[in-house]
Amino acid sequence: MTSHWCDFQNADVIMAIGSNNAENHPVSARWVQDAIEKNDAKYIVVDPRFTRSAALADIYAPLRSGTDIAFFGGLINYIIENDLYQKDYVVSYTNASYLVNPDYAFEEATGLFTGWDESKKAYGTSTWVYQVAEEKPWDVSPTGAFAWTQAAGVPKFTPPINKVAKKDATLQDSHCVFQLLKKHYSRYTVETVSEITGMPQDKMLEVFKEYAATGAPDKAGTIFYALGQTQHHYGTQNIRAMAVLQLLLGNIGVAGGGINALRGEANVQGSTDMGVLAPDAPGYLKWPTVHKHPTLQKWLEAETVADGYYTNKPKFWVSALKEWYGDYATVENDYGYNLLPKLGDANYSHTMAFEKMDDETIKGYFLWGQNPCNSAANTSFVRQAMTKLDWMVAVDLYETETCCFWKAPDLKPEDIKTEVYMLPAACHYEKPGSISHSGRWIQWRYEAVKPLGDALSDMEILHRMYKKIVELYKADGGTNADQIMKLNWPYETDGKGDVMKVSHALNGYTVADGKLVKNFTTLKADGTTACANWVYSGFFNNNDAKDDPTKQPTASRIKDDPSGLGLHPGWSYAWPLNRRVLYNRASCDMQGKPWNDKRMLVSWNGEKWVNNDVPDFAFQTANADGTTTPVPPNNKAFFMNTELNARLWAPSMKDGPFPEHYEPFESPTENKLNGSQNSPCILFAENKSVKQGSADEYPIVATSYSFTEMWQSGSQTRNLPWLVEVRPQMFVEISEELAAEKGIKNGDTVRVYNNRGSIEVPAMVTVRWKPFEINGKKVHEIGIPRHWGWASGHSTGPVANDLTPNVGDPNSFIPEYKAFLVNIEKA
Ligand SMILES: Nc1nc2c(c(=O)[nH]1)N[C@H]1C(S)=C(S)[C@@H](COP(=O)(O)OP(=O)(O)OC[C@H]3O[C@@H](n4cnc5c(=O)[nH]c(N)nc54)[C@H](O)[C@@H]3O)O[C@H]1N2
Ligand SMILES: Nc1nc2c(c(=O)[nH]1)N[C@H]1C(S)=C(S)[C@@H](COP(=O)(O)OP(=O)(O)OC[C@H]3O[C@@H](n4cnc5c(=O)[nH]c(N)nc54)[C@H](O)[C@@H]3O)O[C@H]1N2
Ligand SMILES: [Mo]
Repeated sequence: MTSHWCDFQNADVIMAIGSNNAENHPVSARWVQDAIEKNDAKYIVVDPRFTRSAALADIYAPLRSGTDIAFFGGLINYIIENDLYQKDYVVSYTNASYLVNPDYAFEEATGLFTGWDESKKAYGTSTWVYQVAEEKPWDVSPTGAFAWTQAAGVPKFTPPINKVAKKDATLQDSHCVFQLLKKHYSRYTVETVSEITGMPQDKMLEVFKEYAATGAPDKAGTIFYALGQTQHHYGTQNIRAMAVLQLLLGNIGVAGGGINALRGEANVQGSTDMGVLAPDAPGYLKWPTVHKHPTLQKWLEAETVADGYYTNKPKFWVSALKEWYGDYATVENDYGYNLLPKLGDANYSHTMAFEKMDDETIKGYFLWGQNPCNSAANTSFVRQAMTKLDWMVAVDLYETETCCFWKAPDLKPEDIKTEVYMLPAACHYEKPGSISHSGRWIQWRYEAVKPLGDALSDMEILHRMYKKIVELYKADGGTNADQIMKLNWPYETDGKGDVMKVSHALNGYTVADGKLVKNFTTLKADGTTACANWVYSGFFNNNDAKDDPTKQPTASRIKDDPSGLGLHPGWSYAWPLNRRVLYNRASCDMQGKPWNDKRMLVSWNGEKWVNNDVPDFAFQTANADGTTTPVPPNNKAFFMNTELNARLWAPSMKDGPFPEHYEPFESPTENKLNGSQNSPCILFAENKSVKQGSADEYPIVATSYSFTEMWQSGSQTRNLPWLVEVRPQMFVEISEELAAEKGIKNGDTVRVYNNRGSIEVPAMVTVRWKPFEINGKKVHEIGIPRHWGWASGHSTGPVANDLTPNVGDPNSFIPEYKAFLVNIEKA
């Protein structure tokens, strides 16, 4: 989230698109209600199905799964055509005025941006650059801003050159981002978008009108999204489309605005913060790759940006290395960088892991708190692939579909050689630690009860493994011994793994005396500070009570809300720096006057900045004598980007600087907007496990989703009898029209099938689904809940993911769970 939960109350319009928030994030509905009561806010729900959220909405607009970019493109076109964008905001704070290299283009006939390399199935981005007005080298002289790069202990690297873009503030130049944007989306007319999405034109215009009205400077619109947007092979571009939309309307950085990912698993925000995604290191730094980052110097040169806050990256990266390798890490050995494994050409994302098991590259599998035989795409393939493993260790609360994959109904246990070990894990009530929610608040939890039986906390399991492995290496040696033996692992008290010590590492400290640093602004690139995750720095910084979490910012529970905007600055700690609304400089005009006085986050009073939230921009400079000098208002509202402005056109994306509509991998129709049916950058489509189905054989669109009474793979909730009582069995939701066509009655058992799988479940015939009119043809869509499996719990059933395609998004690798083709018949 660029914002936080309580901020929804400040919105004038709320659009839930690809999020069933009332169902999956029920507490969010309370803040929606507040916005309605306080601001007479309008609540719009865009979803293929009439959901529990839709039932609460002022406007419900249906769209076929997988067509959100067409919808957003139509809205962007409508805003530009009708002059409804927030001009001052767009000119001052976005790259609208930046001139792009004249060779950059998008070709409708092929659906390709310039730079496509067919042999690599990827774009070369040499034309995706701005025209350069001026080149500014870093001032590394003793009095310069970058003098720190020359200090003893700082690794040597060539600083980047700041290439300042040419601009046309009138937005008239045909190569400026604004004109390119206008041209790109001029094809997205209401008629075309309606034919693609199936959303009736009048409904669409009703939504467009309501949402575009938030382009007025004093109005704020927020977007909720989740899996309906992300789980597509262009899921990341769906999110980009929302960024473009929100920037045009001046809705980023203001109270009641933002792009708000209502996130998933209780600590999924925390997990991504910690670098659990395949290409990431902790704190959203890049994990080193063989090609781009073979040495520390190359990493620093590739990743340090030329302007803005990320010029500080070397400080965060060296401090992380210093934590990971401790005393061993010195400037002479590049702080241990060479010990880090580097990512090569192979893709080891979640989806590809199963391909690697299938081809026997991966021989052993540590399964830790996940249930991929239920949750991964194309599970019939996933469990087959697992049969090739030599061993698997499962760490879970229950014996899930994955823990006992070898007992799946379609496998023969006697043929499977995999040795499976199960380690019982403690659940969240049984261990202390912090978790981070969608709003980036890092909140501390305490151990409520001791773990049952032999269960141990994940920390303790990991800690015992570490100790045992080190012991074995000491005794016998082994491959990559340095990587094990040089690791810094001081996270122990009285022989047990200690989360307090991990918290110190995450917060960061000065190496000489172990004193916790105040926050990441004091981290250095010279080896004198250590910090495992710079974005968390500040959450656990009280040196007077180092081992008492109750006295740390993360555990603070002050309810006060002095601004009345729901900022609650004393409640927990929001990373970064306890800031609640990201990019809050953009809540004011160029003179520093809030667009809306009633929603003041920061404001320039003529002499200095006054603030309700922690400023998210360079608002003051530090002087040598310890005092500060205020920085008067300027246009640098997005200082996490090199441009210091936000990107309507984003050359950092793998699959194009503007979001473009492509059809889902399996689609009932052809792409109306360009000559490429799927995104040219789709991943894994050529793997033979994928087994693409055609619309002739499988004419029905299917999607999958969750509901309140169950949780994800259901291993936790299907083991609770009272939840099974309210959701006793798996089913599939179909429309009355489809039921009539197929002769299916409510409650009949039906077979839903495609090339990957086949499941038999009762049909729920419902008015919540309606057929779509797509390119002049009637298209049915059906809905499959994803909470059942054949293994654990009081209620078992088939796995929805036996049907889903294991293709992926090139930026995030996420599979396409939300739009695929099936057929259905009475069983
Ligand atoms: N009770 C409960 N709460 C949960 C969970 C749970 O299992 N149970 N899961 C948690 C997790 S891990 C997550 S990630 C979140 C998920 O939260 P959500 O994303 O809200 O969950 P879903 O129900 O998967 O999908 C949301 C909606 O997307 C719609 N949809 C499908 N395809 C499309 C499309 O192409 N475009 C659009 N616009 N909409 C589409 C579906 O009809 C569905 O209503 O919820 C979290 N909260
Ligand atoms: N078709 C389809 N597939 C989907 C989705 C969809 O919408 N549609 N949603 C996707 C999404 S968003 C997600 S997040 C994934 C979820 O996929 P999974 O993570 O596989 O699903 P969960 O059921 O949450 O499984 C988590 C497991 O962790 C165990 N567990 C709980 N607490 C602890 C703990 O403290 N320690 C340990 N070691 N184990 C613990 C639980 O018992 C459970 O078995 O599914 C994805 N798959
Ligand atoms: Mo999730």
